[in-house]
Amino acid sequence: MASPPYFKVNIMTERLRIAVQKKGRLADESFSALKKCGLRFTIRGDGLLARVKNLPIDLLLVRDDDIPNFVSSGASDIGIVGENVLKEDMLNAKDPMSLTIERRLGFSRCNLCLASIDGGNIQTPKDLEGTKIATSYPGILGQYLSDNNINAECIEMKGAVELAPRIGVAPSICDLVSSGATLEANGLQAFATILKSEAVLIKTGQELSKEKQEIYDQLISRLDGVIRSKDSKYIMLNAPKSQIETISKILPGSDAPTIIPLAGNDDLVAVQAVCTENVFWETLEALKKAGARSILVLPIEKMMG
Ligand code: PRT
Ligand code: ZN
Repeated sequence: MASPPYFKVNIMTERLRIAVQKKGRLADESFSALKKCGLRFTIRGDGLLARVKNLPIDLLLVRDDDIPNFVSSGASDIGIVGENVLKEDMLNAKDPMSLTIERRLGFSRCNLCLASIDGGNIQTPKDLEGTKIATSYPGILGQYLSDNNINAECIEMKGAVELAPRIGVAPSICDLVSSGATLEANGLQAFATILKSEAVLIKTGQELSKEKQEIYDQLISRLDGVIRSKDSKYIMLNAPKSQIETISKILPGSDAPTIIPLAGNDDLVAVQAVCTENVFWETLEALKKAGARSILVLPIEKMMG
C-alpha cells in the first residue's frame, strides 16, 4: 500500500534573537536604532523578552555585561553592546569568545581614561609606576599597563570609581568619561585615553540556520541604511553652468551630482546631490562663494543601495 503523503509543516518559524541592554545608557539608543530598522515592539516593565510584532525577531532584555557571553554561547544570535564591555569580557573570558563585531553603531560614545587629582603629582602614565589605580576595567587596564611597562596595582571597584582618590583607596582611577562632568565634580583630571568606545553590533561565531541568516541579512541591510542616512543630507542648489566642477568638488562625500537645466535660463542649472558626510555652515559658505544660490539642505530618512 502506498504510504500517505507527509507534508513537513514548520509551525515554529525560527526567530532571530537580539540581546540588548534592558535599562541604562545603551538601552534607549539600541531600541531607537532597531525601531528605525522598522522593528515594531513594546518594552514592558520587568519582561526579559520582547517579541517583535512584524518580523520573526525576539529581543532579549539583559544587563549589558551579559551580552557578549549570550552571543558567544549562541543563546542570542546577535547583540548590541559597548566596546568597553566587550573588550573587558573578552580579556576576562577563560576560553576565547566565539563572536565577531559586525557594525559600529556610532552611539554611546565614551572614552576609558586614566585620571588623577587635578594638580596632583600623577600627571602622565609614567607617574603611575608603583601606585594604585581604582577601576571597573581590570582587564583592559592590566593590558595597557603591561603594554606600556608600568608596574601599578589595579584595585577593582564595581561602581563609584571616581570617589576612590577622595576616600584614599587609590590616587588615580581608570574609568569611562563622556562629558567630563563627573571627573570635574570630583576634582579629577584625565591625562590619558586608553580606549575609545562606541556601541557595536556583535554576531555569534556559530553558524545561523538558513532561516535566521535571511532575517539577519535583511536586518543588516536596513541597519546599513540607518547608519548611512544618519550623517547624510540631500543638497539642492542653483549654480552657473561654468561653476559646476568647482561646486561638485565642494559637496562633501557625494558622487556625481544630478544636473538639471532650468527653464528659461541657459546659464543656470539646478544641482542635486546626496552628501554622505556632515554638511557644515562652512560648506554652505564655500558653495555660495563659488556662485551657488538658493541652497537647500534636507535630511534623509532612509537609504537603500
Ligand atoms: O545595568 P547594566 O549592567 O546593564 O548597566 P551599567 O550600569 O553597567 O551600564 P550603563 O547603563 O551605565 O552604561 C552602559 C554603557 O554605556 C557603558 O558600558 C558604555 O559603553 C556606555 N557609556 C557611554 C557610559 C558612559 N557613556 C558614561 N559616561 N557608561 C558609563 N558612563 C559613566 C562613567 O562610568 C562615569 O561614572 O558616566 C560617568 C561619567 O560621565 P560624564 O558625562 O560625567 O563624563
Ligand atoms: Zn553593566
